[in-house]
Amino acid sequence: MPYPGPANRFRAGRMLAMSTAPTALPRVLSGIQPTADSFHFGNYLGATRQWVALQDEFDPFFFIADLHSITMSHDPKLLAQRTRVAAAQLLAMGIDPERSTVFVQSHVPEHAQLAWVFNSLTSFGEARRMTQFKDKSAKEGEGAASVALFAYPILQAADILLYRPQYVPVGEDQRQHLELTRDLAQRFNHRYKKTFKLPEPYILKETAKISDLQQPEKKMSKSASSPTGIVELLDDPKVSAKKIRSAVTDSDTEVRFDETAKPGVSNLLTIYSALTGRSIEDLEKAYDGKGYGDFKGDLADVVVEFVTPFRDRTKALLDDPAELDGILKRGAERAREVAARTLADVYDRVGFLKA
Ligand code: ATP
Ligand code: LTN
Repeated sequence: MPYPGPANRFRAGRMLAMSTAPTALPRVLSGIQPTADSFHFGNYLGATRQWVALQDEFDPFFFIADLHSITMSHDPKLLAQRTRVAAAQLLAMGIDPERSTVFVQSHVPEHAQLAWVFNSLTSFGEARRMTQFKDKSAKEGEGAASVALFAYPILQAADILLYRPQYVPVGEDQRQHLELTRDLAQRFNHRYKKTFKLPEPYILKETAKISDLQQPEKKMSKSASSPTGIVELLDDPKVSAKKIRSAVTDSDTEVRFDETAKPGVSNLLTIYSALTGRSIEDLEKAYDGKGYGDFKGDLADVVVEFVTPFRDRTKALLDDPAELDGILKRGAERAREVAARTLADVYDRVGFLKA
């Protein structure tokens, strides 16, 4: 079962669109960095699950942000492998390449080209205010951070605005970058000529910030979480189950949603509810009078049930790298058609002489 079947009306519309004019559906766009061997539950519940759902109503563009992933030190061999693994995971979770344009950022040179133009529109002070830059440069000191890390959100603005999307589905930590993107779009429109639509963040309140299992006041993160705080989708399901069973709770016994008083339990309730579709109230009632042991044990089973087929699908996709690369190549071709049109408008408006 590689992908859940698309709605027929959409498939027909899309096929028609591909053979004639571009589809008239509004676009969504998002990206994810290939910075780890697996996505984690924060990535999935905060962002990529929404990507899958939005395919039904939008013309989607989803990409692997490999240009972004070299802003911190990296291993070139691992990057190539992780880029494929990231693509395989997106397909395994239900991104359908017949409905969505799936591609690798570096295959579409217009991203870096538009970013250069946006660099010229962004002030130093504005870039320095980005909290992600502050967080990520804090470890080794600002002086050691790459210029690319500093310019990271400007490249992100270019990624987005090239495709003129209506929505950008991301987790809460990306909100500030989306605000910069809107500011740059407005600035360009004002300074030159109206060229860009202002995109809106698409952030689901319930799952916008999945917490670290051991430090529930922090977000679950590839770079900052300890191995026991993060649940990776491609991890051995037994290991993931153990992590859930050892998640930090509190000295109370009541399964109740209260982010301030009970951040650990609330985070587990959020994950449970998102994976099963059961409401938080329903779960609170179901575990009334039962201890945390039962609650965490059942959630561990839910997680295992989810990750086991997901891992199998991802592995099957990785067993055929030629097929995977073909999907990414077709995605990049379609992405370039859109991106090149936007870049041509931008170059013209900025005053670059036509080649
Ligand atoms: P890093 O720690 O290297 O910054 P990350 O784990 O935050 O990595 P990204 O690749 O930066 O992951 O994020 C991909 C997508 O997942 C983004 O849309 C981001 O907002 C979302 N996301 C990441 N972590 C979480 C989380 N804990 N809760 C909700 N959404 C998240
Ligand atoms: N910064 C994002 C990844 C990213 C992105 C984008 C997300 C790069 N370009 C464009 C949405 C739209 C992150 O997840 N850390």
